[in-house]
Amino acid sequence: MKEILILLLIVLGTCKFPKKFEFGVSTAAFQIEGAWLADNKSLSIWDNLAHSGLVVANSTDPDIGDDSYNKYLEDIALMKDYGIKNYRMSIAWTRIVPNGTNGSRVNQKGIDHYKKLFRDLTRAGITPYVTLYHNDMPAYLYIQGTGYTDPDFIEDFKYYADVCFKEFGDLVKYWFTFNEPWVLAVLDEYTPEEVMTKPYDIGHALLLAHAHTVKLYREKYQNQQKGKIGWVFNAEMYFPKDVNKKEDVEAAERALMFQLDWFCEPMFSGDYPQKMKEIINADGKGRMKSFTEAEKNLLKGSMDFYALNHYFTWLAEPARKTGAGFDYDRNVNLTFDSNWNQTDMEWSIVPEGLHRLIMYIHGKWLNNTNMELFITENGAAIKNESDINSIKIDKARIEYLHGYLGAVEEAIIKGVNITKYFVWSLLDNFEWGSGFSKKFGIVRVELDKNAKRIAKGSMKWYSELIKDLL
Ligand code: GBH
Repeated sequence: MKEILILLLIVLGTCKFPKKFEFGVSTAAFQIEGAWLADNKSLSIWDNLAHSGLVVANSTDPDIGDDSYNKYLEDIALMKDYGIKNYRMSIAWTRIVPNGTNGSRVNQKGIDHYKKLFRDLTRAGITPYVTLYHNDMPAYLYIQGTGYTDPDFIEDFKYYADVCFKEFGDLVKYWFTFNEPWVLAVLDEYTPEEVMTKPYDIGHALLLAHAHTVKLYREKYQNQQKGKIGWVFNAEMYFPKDVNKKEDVEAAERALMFQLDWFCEPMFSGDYPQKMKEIINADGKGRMKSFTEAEKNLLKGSMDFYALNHYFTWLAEPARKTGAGFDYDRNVNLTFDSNWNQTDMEWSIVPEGLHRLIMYIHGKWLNNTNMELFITENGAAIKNESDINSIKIDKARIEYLHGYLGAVEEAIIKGVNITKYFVWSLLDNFEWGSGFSKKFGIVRVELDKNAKRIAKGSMKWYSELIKDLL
């Protein structure tokens, strides 16, 4: 208790967030909903992966999981009690258009569910921020086609997005097309042949699917609904391993270009970063596709805000040029400074990294525009939470959030237009390949039939921080 009070005093004493700054929490459908077969939902690629027994230790855990599909009123009540007024969540495509394809059956039960959810959030004074796609593609699209790179993918995705805009757009004013295109493109198991082009082909397909969906929203809905649309980038920060070595400085720049600029530059200039194209196409195989003039115009300006997920920082130096494809092209070796503390994900805790990343984004793209920057995910998995007393204090998570919020605050003081910050995550949830073993929640969830929610110390701390600003 005393520790929380001390941390609280530090925050309150130094708080420089503008009065209209918005604090929120983030989740994603597959990670919290459970109800894997309810109300005509189809299976997603993650239902299949989880059940394969190859990826997750306890295969059936996400079937029920946090059960937010049934317990969403409890989630809303928790947010309301603790004064959290902004909720980022995702819709499960599998509940809205079960087989995923353009023109196929729309599932009224799924629509009814999210309508209730958005109405109840709004009644509780909580603003929804909605991601259309957070990793959970209808499995049918993977079985019948090739997923993101399928020639029909853009139309399939637009069809689903159109249903969401039409049905939910009166209550939803913030839309994100895809969460973390870099993760979707890069973090998969590729054969040596696939890794030469597949990450770039998926990136290309996602960029176009994003831009076409934004066009649809703007042409058909934005004037009446008056919402905003964008997507969510993810980036670690990269410090040169040795700041005095030119090659390390360049490796750090290259790493960020191969993660952030890849997807972000086309939003501003209509094309990939010049250097990235040169590196990938140096072998004369044309592995990185080019955009037509019409596509460039479509991409350029296709977001109303800049949304970023960030967790940690790497040290970068050139790799010894082994491997092939993406890793070979990027050519960086990534390590941590032995002085850096780590979370339970073994991710480094370096608030300065977020600060520098924000300043990079500001300097490169946002300076001289009035585009808002949102931090849509930031948070930490903390070890040893089996002890119920430790979660009441929750010191390590509070320290992480305090440090990273400080980095945001400093950027605001320097004039960056950051307007929203979302903690990942409201709830302990299904952490993909790690199952439920990694705990990111500011609320604990007991993994029994009741999926009981218990606020952690960080939830109380966050609540005080928000209250102080009102
Ligand atoms: C987020 O992504 C997800 O949006 C969310 O669903 C998830 O639960 C949350 O993070 C916590 O993990 O070592 O080269 O593989 C995280 C973004 C991108 C961070 C990849 C870690 C590792 C790069 N992640 N990154 S690598």
